[in-house]
Amino acid sequence: MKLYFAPRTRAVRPRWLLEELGVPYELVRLDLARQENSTPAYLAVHPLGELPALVDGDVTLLESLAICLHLADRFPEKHLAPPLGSVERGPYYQWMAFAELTLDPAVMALYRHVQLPEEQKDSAHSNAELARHRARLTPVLDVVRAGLGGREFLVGQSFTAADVVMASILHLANTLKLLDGHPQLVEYVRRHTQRPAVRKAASG
Ligand SMILES: N[C@@H](CCC(=O)N[C@@H](CS)C(=O)NCC(=O)O)C(=O)O
Repeated sequence: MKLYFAPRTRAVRPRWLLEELGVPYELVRLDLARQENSTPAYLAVHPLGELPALVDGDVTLLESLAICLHLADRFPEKHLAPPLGSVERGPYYQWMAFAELTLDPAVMALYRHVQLPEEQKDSAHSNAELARHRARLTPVLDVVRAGLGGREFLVGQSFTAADVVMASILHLANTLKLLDGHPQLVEYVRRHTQRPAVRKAASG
């Protein structure tokens, strides 16, 4: 398997999962600053020039969530996904989708605000947008906190690929100081980002 990767992108998620799985893979690092994702060679892999992409045999997969779902299923003996058809498979799908489709856009809206030039941030319009995005994020974070219910893992009694996806997004939220007032989520991020696989996945 070959993973197209750059640090501090969504490609960290499947790389983290590959490290957790402990399976061999080839890492192809692309330098976004040098626009290595816009070369004809990479556009032939991912027509939008985005990361990640995974080549698994004859199949090329796009979308970090799909890649994580695929990898966890590909190695069932590693137990990073509840078995197909098990009761826990439902919450597993739910948290994967919630992380990617509900939490991620709410965090990214605020991330984009942080990236704005200072003069644009100060406008009344921008401040109203910021307040709106923050108000949207709070109940979303409450859903995750309630779902964890003080447990260590999102699904069942063990670490799954859903924790990889959720903790990755919450980690970004934490670095943006968006988890203030959510100590359980800060603790969830701290615990899971201490895993040895994370350190390998986040390295350049
Ligand atoms: N929904 C896609 C989003 C991929 C995406 O936007 N990747 C960003 C990095 S996080 C990227 O490659 N940006 C480079 C660019 O667009 O030039 C996924 O989850 O894989």
